[in-house]
Amino acid sequence: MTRAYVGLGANLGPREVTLLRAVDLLAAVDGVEVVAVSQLRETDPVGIVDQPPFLNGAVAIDTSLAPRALLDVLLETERALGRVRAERWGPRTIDLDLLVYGDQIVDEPGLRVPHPRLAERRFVLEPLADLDPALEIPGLGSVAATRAALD
Ligand code: GSY
Repeated sequence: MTRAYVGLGANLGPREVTLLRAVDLLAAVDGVEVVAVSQLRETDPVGIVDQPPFLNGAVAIDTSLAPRALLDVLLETERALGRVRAERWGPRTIDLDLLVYGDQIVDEPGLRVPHPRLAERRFVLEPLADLDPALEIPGLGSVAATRAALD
């Protein structure tokens, strides 16, 4: 089993209901065990700022799935929850990002882990710090140090 971390985000529809439903759906997948869920925080949008506030969090899982298979599960879960996203950086009903997968660095078409924008996103680092501030992000250092570097 590998400890992995998945980012949760939504800024359309019943955000909290959708994020918690996503966690339930992940917990029901063979080869995925939900270990802990962070606080859910309302955050100002980053990138396109003229859109509704997000609700963000993260979930720690233990998984026997390989990174690509786990990504497929995340995409399927988004689809099952009726993901709506009109534009790339715009509003969405659900966003599940594979943030960290054990100590692995993956750089393949459509799959980069750790998530390439993790170090600059407070809305990702704070939930990760809830789950494990000492977590070492491959290639970056600890979550706590990475978050402190943003201050
Ligand atoms: O995957 C990123 C989606 N997204 C977010 C988000 O989840 N939270 C905040 N606060 N801003 C964002 N901008 C984008 S794009």
